[in-house]
Amino acid sequence: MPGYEAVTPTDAPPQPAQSVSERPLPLFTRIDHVGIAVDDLDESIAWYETTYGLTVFSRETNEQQGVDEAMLLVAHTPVGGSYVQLLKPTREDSPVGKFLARNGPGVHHIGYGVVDVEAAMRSIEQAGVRLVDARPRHGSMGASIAFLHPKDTGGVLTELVQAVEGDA
Ligand code: CMX
Ligand code: CO
Repeated sequence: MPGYEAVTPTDAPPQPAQSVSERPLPLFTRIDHVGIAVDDLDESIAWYETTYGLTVFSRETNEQQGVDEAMLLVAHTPVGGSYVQLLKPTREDSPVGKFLARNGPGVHHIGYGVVDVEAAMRSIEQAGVRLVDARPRHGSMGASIAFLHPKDTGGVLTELVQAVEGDA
């Protein structure tokens, strides 16, 4: 006997829960990426390639976010790609720089795919969650992104990702 209770899947689409304000839910289409803070980007990429067989899909520097980063493809899904995002800070006083100094390498944030980042931001703000970004910013591979404050999301830094047309 398994020590858990299985939830029986059904063919019916998930029924969106509606709050009193009738916000359309669910907001997320997929896990777009898991962001991981690393000390050495080249070494970490090599480790993910040799250990898991993942490959680098894109590599860029985002000065606004203060990161050198690599996106490693896990899978293409019908609603867009799913990645591991390796992040090395370009400066110590950046979000990832501060995180690394405090915690060392490890999971930094989760990025969820959304269809419309501005609509998702407004909806989540309405639920009482503080937004780190008042407006969407540029993220990996041309995406529009916005962060939610980890103090309002159970300690999980959360990123909303609207991928460019064709990858959403
Ligand atoms: N996950 C969970 N909690 C976090 C966190 C993280 N990644 N980063 C910071 N915190 C917590 C800290 O532990 C701290 O908690 P306590 O007050 O209990 O000690 C609190 O948040 C404040 O931490 P801080 O180091 O003083 O950081 P700031 O307040 O200056 O900034 C935040 C926090 C979330 C506003 C900042 O990290 C931010 O703007 N993040 C979004 C941008 C980002 O992370 N960019 C890099 C990734 C880019 C990409 O994915 O494309
Ligand atoms: Co990210």
